Amino acid sequence: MSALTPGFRGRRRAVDDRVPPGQYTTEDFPVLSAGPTPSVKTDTWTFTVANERGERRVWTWSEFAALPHETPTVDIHCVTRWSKLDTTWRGVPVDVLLDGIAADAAYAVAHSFDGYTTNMPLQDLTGGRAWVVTEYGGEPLHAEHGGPARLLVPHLYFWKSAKWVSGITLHAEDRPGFWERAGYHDYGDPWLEQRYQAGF
Ligand SMILES: Nc1nc2c(c(=O)[nH]1)N[C@H]1C(S)=C(S)[C@@H](COP(=O)(O)O)O[C@H]1N2
Ligand SMILES: [Mo]
Repeated sequence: MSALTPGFRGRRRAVDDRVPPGQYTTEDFPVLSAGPTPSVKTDTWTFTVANERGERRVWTWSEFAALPHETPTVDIHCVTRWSKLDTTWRGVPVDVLLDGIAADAAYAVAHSFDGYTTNMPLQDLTGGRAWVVTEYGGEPLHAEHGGPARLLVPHLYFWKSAKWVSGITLHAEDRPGFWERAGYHDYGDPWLEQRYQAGF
């Protein structure tokens, strides 16, 4: 083989390089919820960001819709071993939601209307790596996949992408969420196979 052509360096990696260890790819979109799908109505929906000092920002559905949106295409990886490549979404970068509130805390918790929570370092929600999405595949997000809005943090296992998300709270200390308290890994990097905590 000839040497790599410099001009090809920007191409997408081969599919195999995009599937983390222990994962297989699927064309389906499995539904995984700890409980029943809650009915979340957009006319009463709000999204709240609150920091550890008690400062908060709240958006209604129409206010949220007026925020700058992006349309990320990303690969997602579920701890139950399916990965789905090139999923397309539309939503607001978390960076935009943190704009205007003091966000120097080290940790974040995402909260959902079904009572679900999941934690991560705040840094993992910033830098254009996380969104609150309201569309999947060019259509409004279906309720079973978290509609009207879910968190999308594709670089971590998919349990971090809270469905029916209602807000994000910032904390000085790490506060394990629903699955993390039940033995899932605190961080959940699919490339390091951080599936479960030692002992589970
Ligand atoms: N609110 C809420 N979000 C949730 C869950 C849940 O039970 N409740 N399950 C998590 C888990 S374990 C996974 S794998 C993904 C599944 O998302 P999907 O059903 O759209 O595939 O959602 C995550 N977000
Ligand atoms: Mo999961």
